Amino acid sequence: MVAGESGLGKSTLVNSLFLTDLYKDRKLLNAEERINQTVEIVKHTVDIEEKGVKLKLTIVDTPGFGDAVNNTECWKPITDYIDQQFEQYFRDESGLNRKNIQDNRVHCCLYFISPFGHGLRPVDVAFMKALHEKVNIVPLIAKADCLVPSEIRKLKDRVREEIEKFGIKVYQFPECDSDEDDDFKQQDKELKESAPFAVIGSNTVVEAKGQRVRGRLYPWGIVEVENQAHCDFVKLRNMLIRTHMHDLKDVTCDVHYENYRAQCIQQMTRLEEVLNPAESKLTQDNRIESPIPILPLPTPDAETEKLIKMKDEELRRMQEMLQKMQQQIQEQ
Ligand SMILES: Nc1nc2c(ncn2[C@@H]2O[C@H](COP(=O)(O)OP(=O)(O)OP(=O)(O)O)[C@@H](O)[C@H]2O)c(=O)[nH]1
Ligand SMILES: [Mg+2]
Repeated sequence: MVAGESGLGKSTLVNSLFLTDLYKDRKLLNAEERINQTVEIVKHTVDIEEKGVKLKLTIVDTPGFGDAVNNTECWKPITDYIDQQFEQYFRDESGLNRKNIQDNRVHCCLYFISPFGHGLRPVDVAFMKALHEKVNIVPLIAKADCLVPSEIRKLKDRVREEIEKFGIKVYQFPECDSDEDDDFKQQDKELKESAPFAVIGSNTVVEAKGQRVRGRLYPWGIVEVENQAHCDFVKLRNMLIRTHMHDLKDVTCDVHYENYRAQCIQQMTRLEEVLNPAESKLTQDNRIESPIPILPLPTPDAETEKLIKMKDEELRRMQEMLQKMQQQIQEQ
């Protein structure tokens, strides 16, 4: 998933990253294919092949924030989307066809940081904090061609410091195995040192030193997306689809999804106890501890008729799910 301020090149970068065959015949783009401002969350699925292994990759492009006068809770559609994917997975997992679940959980969120500021802005801090318990955040410095190398270094240092200072939990690259070869260790070290990656995106193929490359043509020269001296694009792509794909999925599954699941089960247990205090089958001992506090149920008096109806419906759904899960636990 990509997220961040509007106009920082999110849609352009996902095109540069994965839709590599769009420009195979160097045809001119028609109006539809040209990137416009993203106005809703759009899911693209692409087939990629990595070392002979075919992968189906889903890219979620999101509309950037920034145009609204008030950006409060501009992350809400994104956190809702991530939660919906967890909810769907949770339902599927407790359903009958558990072996063939399609995993649409968001395994990574590339968060774009403006190259024009002096570090993170309050909205970046709030946005990442709203997301960091739900998804692996990989921060990126957008439009790196706007900065000279010393400015990039300075901005990276600043962003790293601020991530630490504000307690933002971004994706942590795992320790490199000690039995890996020296080349791999060196690459891993360089990868960690380059974070947050400075990236450049482009939808055009230009001619540089007699070769067709994806790049940006300026009156004073060409900036090449895949040139490691120009930006960290190649490092980012390798990290995403070669070296760290499995780890991103594992962390999503073991940390982010487990948090969500524990929260759900605890809420359902509470509901079960409230609805059926005498018959509640789950005892104190097998309750799952959640680090997230559960809010007390709203008192019906304070709610409108409509709200009560909606809550009843939600309770019914949750009870059904709980029953299914209990049945499965008994069967196992
Ligand atoms: N200089 C520079 N311009 C870029 C880069 N990437 C994209 N752009 C340009 O920035 C503009 C906005 O790019 P988009 O990819 O639409 O930005 P976005 O983040 O998807 O914007 P929203 O959909 O509004 O959130 C376009 O004119 C792009 O050509 C980059 O790396 N460097
Ligand atoms: Mg866009």
